[in-house]
Amino acid sequence: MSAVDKIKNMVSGEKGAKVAQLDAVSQTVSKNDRLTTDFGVKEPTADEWLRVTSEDKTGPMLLEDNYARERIHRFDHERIPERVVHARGAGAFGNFRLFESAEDVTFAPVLTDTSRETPVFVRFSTVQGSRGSADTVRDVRGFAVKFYTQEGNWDIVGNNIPVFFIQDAIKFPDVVHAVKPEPHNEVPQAQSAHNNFWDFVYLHEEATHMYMWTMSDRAIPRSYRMMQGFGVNTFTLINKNGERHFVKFHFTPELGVHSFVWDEALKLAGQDPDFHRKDLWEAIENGAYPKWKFGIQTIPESKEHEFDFDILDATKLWPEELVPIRYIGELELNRNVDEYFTQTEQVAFCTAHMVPGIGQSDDPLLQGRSFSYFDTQLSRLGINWQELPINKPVCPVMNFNRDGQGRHTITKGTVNYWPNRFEARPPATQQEGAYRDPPFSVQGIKARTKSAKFREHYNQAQLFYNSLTPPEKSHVAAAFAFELDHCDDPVVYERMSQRLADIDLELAQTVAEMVGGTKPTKASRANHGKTAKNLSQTAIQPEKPTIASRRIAIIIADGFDKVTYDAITTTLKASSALPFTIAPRRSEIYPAGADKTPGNGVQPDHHLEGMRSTMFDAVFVPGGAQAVQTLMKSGRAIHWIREAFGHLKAIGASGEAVQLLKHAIALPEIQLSSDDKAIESYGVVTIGKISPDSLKGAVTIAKEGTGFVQKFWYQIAQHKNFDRELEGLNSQVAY
Ligand code: HDD
Repeated sequence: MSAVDKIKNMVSGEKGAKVAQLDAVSQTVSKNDRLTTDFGVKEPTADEWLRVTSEDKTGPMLLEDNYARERIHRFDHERIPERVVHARGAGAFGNFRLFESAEDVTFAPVLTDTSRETPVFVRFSTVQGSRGSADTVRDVRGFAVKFYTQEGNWDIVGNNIPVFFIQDAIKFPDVVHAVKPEPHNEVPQAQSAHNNFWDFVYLHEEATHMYMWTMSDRAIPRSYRMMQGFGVNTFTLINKNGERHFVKFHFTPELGVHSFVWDEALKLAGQDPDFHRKDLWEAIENGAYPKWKFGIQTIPESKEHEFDFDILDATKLWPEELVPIRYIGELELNRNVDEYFTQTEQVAFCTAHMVPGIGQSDDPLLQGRSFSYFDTQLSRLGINWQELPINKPVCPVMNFNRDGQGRHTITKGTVNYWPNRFEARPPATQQEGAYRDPPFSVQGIKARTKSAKFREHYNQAQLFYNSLTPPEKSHVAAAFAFELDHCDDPVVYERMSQRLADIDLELAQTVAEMVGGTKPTKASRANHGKTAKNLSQTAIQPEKPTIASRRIAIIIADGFDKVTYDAITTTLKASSALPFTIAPRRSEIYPAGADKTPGNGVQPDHHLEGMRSTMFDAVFVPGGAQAVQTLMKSGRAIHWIREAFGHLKAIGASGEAVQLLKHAIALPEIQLSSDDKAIESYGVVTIGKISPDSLKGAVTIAKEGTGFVQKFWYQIAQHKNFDRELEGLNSQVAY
């Protein structure tokens, strides 16, 4: 039974029916099938075009071959236009559960009925690159959620960054043109590191807050499963008394927020461009279902103007000190797609898709978006895009919209208009659940302008930067230095270096020096020094440290210590981590003392050349004198350790392998164990003499753990050892 079938079997009753409905036209390929044409006739051949031929001569092909022609025609039209932004993505199915009703602010059953499970489809994406670009580039990540509610589809089309580059939808084509490859040579692909982007955002000051986020670690997430999702725009909620609240939507990952370091992300873009796609797929197949807490920040309509920023401005976030997040639900992804094209590629989101109880606000970015999404689906999918199985609501769709290219629904009856003499399909009343636009007064002068608060662009850019930890701040400086180094027009890097003095003088000076700009001598705007909680991603961590779903490379060679290898592998699996055995070759590797008869050894998952340390979260090397001797002589093995060290990953070694670490990371600051006491030093955990018993049993992951496993697991859970970076240790090791 496939994993998908298992999950389908797990879902029961109503929920199962809904999942089945989403799959309405799915087909399974079986060996009993026979190839047919699209019009259903069994094909005469899959291999040869009809031609004129004789025994010694292959003659011309005949255009009369309908079967061959149909294949080529179908193939020629396989591609649809890729999304103009967010072209590269990965999606999965799941459920949304509510654990607390928000009935005080909304009457939408999806946010009030705690007995419901709402099926969802989520698509994650990068923004800048084409469909075939790499996953790990520096970019915003899309986080689009389609809730198939019983009242119709509700889409939250969000990002992993809570603010946006522009305040008004009219600027969207400019920001996208500026960040996409330059028009003359279509370079660079999927990166903002070029003249046009930095030229635009310098001149377009409202982008300031957002590019501080994109230069931070948020833009290089370790996994789609380890990033936050934000609805970004301000929406409204309406309760049954007709009262309106402004609302921002939040998804906070159970696994915490984690990122790559830049060198790792850069290398992975070439070494494994599908890293994020595979990571999501693998986690779901392994039953490590990603989960996010769902939260709302709400502001009553009467308090709209009580803030020093405009709450309808998408370049501003609502600091949690001022508007706490109320967590009321949970999103879980638990089923991979069956087919990428019909599901992940054809899914189409739209910010105008809202259910009764949830509404728009006058956020000037949101209103323009709601036009744009429907519009873009017309060129991507055609007017009947909402009939495609992945986009179809699970509740009935009954209206008099008709025809158009690719129409599937066959509607019986003689009328296609309202009102009609049969009184068929009248609009619902509010009691019957009709969408409600609550009446509220609108006053003003018709003009192309926004409220005065929209003109302030630096307070929150400073707030974000001030809230980062020292390593995070140094990553921001390094990111600017990288990006502006790729700008060869002095106007661009010079001006941007000066602009950073509007945010933080030290940052501006560091970057100017690195990129060859003039070092500013004084801040062009005083830094207010304020901070806010949960802007540093280091604050968004799991309640209990976990290593679940982390990929751990265990490096072995002939003569390795099998007892330790077995114990560590088993204990990692018991902690829901994913151990991978890596060795100089993929054919069997024999442990110390074993005779080299096939079956006596271990079959590695990969060899050292086939994978790179970048693809794993931590590395462990068990002892074994002969194995360690072999690894010591392997430049690739040494590089694995050095690279993992440079990328701030947890590294563990036991027995003779401690010597390998000494050789690879020859730094006096790193303390290594030579006896049976486990030592942790800058995220490197070693034990000289190991008793296999000390490796067994359930592991509680806590900072104060004393045994080897406890210490190593805690370091893996931390994801990165930033002390290495603070002390400059990683830069002393070539990686
Ligand atoms: Fe957008 C796609 C998120 C502003 C126009 N956007 C798209 C996707 C995400 C976002 C996640 C991918 C959806 C998918 O997976 O299919 N967009 C945002 C956020 C924004 C934002 C969080 C700011 C708050 N977008 C925005 C504006 C416009 C658009 C201002 C136009 C005026 N976005 C589009 C689009 C796309 C899109 C061109 C491309 C493909 C699609 O819609 O379906 O219409």
